[in-house]
Amino acid sequence: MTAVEERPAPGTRGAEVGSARPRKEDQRLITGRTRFTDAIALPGMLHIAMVRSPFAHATITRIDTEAAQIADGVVAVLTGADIADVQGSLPNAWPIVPDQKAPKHPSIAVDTVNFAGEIVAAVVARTPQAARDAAELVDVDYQELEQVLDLQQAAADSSVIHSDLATNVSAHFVFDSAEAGTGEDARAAIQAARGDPTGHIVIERTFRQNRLIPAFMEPRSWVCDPTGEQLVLYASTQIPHVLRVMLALTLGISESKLRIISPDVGGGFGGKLQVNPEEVITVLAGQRLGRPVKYTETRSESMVASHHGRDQIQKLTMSATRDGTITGFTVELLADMGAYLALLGGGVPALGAFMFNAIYKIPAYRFDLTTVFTNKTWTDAYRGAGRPEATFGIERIVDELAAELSIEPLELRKRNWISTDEFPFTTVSGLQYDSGNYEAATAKAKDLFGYDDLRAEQLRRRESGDKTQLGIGISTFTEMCGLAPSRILGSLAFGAGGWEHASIRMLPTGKVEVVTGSSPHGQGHETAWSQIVADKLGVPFEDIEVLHGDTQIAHKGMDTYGSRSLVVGGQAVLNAAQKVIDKAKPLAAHLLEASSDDLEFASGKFTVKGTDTSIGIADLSLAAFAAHNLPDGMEASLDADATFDPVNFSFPHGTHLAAVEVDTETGMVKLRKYVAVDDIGTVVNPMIVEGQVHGGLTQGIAQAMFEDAVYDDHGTLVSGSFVDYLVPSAADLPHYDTSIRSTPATSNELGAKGVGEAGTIASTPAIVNGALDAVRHLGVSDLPMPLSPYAVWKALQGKGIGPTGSSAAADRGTGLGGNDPRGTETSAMGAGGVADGGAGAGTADSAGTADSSGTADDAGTAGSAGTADSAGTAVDAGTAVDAGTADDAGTAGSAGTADSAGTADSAGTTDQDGVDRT
Ligand code: MCN
Repeated sequence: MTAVEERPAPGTRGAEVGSARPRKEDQRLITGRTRFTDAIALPGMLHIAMVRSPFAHATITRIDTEAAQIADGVVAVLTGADIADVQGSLPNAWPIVPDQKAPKHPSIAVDTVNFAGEIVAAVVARTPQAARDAAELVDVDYQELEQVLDLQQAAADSSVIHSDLATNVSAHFVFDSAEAGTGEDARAAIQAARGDPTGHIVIERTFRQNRLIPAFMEPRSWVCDPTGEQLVLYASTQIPHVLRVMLALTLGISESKLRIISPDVGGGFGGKLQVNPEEVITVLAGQRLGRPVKYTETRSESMVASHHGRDQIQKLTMSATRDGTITGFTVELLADMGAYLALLGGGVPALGAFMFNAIYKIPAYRFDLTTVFTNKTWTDAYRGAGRPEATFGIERIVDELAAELSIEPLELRKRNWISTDEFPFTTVSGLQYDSGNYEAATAKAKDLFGYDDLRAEQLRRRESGDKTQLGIGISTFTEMCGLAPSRILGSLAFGAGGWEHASIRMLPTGKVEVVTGSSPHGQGHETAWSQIVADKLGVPFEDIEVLHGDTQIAHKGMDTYGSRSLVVGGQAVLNAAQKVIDKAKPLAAHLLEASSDDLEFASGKFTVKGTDTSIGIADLSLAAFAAHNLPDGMEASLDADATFDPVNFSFPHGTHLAAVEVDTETGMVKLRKYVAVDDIGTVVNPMIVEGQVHGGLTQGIAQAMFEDAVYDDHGTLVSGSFVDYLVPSAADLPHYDTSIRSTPATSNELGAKGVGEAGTIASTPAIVNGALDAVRHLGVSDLPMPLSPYAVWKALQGKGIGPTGSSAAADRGTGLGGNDPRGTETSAMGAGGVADGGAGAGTADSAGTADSSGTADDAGTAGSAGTADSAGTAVDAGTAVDAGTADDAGTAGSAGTADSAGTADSAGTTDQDGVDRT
């Protein structure tokens, strides 16, 4: 099925959906005329500094707070013991199996600390400086305990972290297509294939998903304002509504006494989809002291204490016939939860159960997940949440299968994927994919990429033994987003529904207020929702205001994550607008002295069919407000509410191709060209979409090439600053060629599919597949993420390729490439150790710019300290973060260029207007 949307030309009335409107919110964001949480200053406001454990696992034997309590400006010092009876336990909302184990999770540790960075005390003082100085005076004695850091060691339970649980295993979750009745027995299929080596092949691969840190541009921040009866919490969060419920439940505060305001938020990427110790502490401090209290984390704190993402070991086994038809697939996952079970916790890797089969017709499938605790920062959703991990696994092993069978990798995919005429298609994991066209997306991508020419160049380089080899990386992905049908969430024991709410308020002057339960933090909902309403109600785009992020204004909502906002929240807005029209119709009939049946609504007015007698929606709003002449029984309002619960997920898909060069002497990996063709159904705003794709790509590429949260043997995060945690900048990335196709979704009236995570989900395997494709002929069969020059050089050296001691890690001036935070390995490289420092400093500069978003980073960010500190004031924060937020990209350094909806052109070319051009 191929859809070519018919719509009026952009700029004409009724053509808002589909036009590349610059974002409304950018005016305030890029000029700094907005308010981030850290910029909020209330009279008499106090400030919190946290005391955090330097140990990954230890018993707290003594805490002496006396010196801190009498320090200048200090108002209170809180320890775990002080709030033990009120702090409750931070929630997990997703018991993926009935006997899932979750340890008690105090906001301030009471007896034991379980990861380095865990809070052991909080100091409240009159200024941030006084709080920080006094925090240094809190004297804590620890008795170190054995750390459990390795996933396999954790699963073996040789040492148990939470003694009351008696195991490190939190849950064991299995999906088996034979048991579910959605397919055959995968283990039997693989067994049968093993017994027929002439007709079949069985391959086994183990992949490691590196641990990532969301690294949003605005560090987390909260202000609690106890205003008499109510507690108002300003929070840099993506989930004000969920947070309100969860805080009420955790702290036993009446929900009606809690108002959460999420002002402009400088990025979240899943990292602000959490109920955090810091917000519980801020609320308790505000409540206890009866004064406004603020806590803003430093960048260094953010790195260790905001939840991390990914971190899995994936053992995959695939069987296929010798012509490349997949017959069976088993997935064994070991996923690191870190020290505690986060809000979604094991639910994140469990989403993989439905995604590992991806776009392929796999007859027999089994997914077996074990989630374990370790003495590391807790993990949870990070852009894509479970789906990038699954996409990586399947796209890597499909490439491996192609290599083993010597079948062209796109051809092998085609032999297995769902063809266009097979939609709707029920997959082996039980989902029903409504629409898609993998053939068309792939053909378009090949064309844009110049696939055949690049294959020819690859061959030439191989034959000539060029020191720089070229690889072509492929990822033909799909994902499930638009979370989610409440019914399905219920069947998965998720703690909430997946609906979204919207209200439309028709003001007397004809202006319109749209209240949405979605909570944008860079996605441009104010613009997109205005476009939807402008078309539906026929009112000018400029006359529409979109309100969000305040539980007192938008009293119902499920917030923003899982690329759900357009397909669920946008549809709720559309439904509310329809209700406004339905309510206005009897009034129009009454005023026009016509029958409702004779009226038609178009372009913002009701017209008596076949005449030019009409009345506009603005006049009807005024008439409803005045209420002088309403039909009998009509209420004096055209306002309407709607709650939309989708019947299905949305399934965007696409084909991404990467040209990757590998320097076989130094291990340096260079991304030369990247093409992304995404099918996301109807596009509301192509410019926003382009920004989302660019930002998403950047984060996925970052996982493949740069970012890695590395712990030492004692559980200390050694990549805890932007010197070592390598967030790429625009200079590290190529021009992106993106193209959008539109095969409409059937699960919402708009026909839209989500896009917020697509780039991240698709891009990581494309890069690794590309790097491997460059060196596979040299005998290299796997490369670990991130593809640091050292890691690649080591793999090449293992095959006797390249002169000894020439990794790019030793090559000064290679920018990000030279940095490898795994100190011992790197220093073994001799000169590499020196180069690391140099490269790190270079990186830190760009990170420093991001850091300037707001929170003067403290120590630990060596190279960047100067830059970061200089921008640490609240006002600067606003301005600096703006740049990043407007730029929807995302992660600190990369945001600025890659993701800006407004400046996307500078970062790439998009053959895109929301219409299929193939
Ligand atoms: N859109 C569109 N047409 C489509 C699909 C989407 O015009 N067919 C537009 C929407 O109207 C919306 C934007 O694209 O303005 C993203 O829509 P959607 O895919 O519904 O995603 P959400 O709005 O629900 O955003 C969540 C998603 C996720 S899960 C992460 S993580 C993420 C992301 O968005 N975090 C971000 N993008 C981010 N962008 C920024 N700047 N900052 C983050 O933290």
